[in-house]
Amino acid sequence: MPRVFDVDVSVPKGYKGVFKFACNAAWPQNLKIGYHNEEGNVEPVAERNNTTLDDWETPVNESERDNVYTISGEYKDRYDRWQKSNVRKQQQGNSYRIGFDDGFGDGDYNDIVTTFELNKIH
Ligand SMILES: [Ca+2]
Repeated sequence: MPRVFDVDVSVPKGYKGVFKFACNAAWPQNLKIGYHNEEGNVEPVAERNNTTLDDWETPVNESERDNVYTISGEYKDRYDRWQKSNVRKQQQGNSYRIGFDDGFGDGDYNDIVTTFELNKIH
């Protein structure tokens, strides 16, 4: 299977997205969220790690387009270098579980995890 390093989620007009985080790893992990802005660039908007795991909410989308966010993860390898983690996105009811697996080969996709759900505001 090809390796996948990042996934996208979309927030439609009138909604906000809520991200919750968990980490189950001894090695340093980062999870990064980028926002696809109107200029077509991806700007960093949130980052979490092993010990900073507070929830993060997107703004309410007041535009006519879907707001797209890209989620990526990385871990520190045994040589103290940051490496991209593989990601897997699974739908669970009306939310998504986005789990990252670091390079140590156990395939659990829980080293750093976010769950994403949409809240309808208006
Ligand atoms: Ca793992």
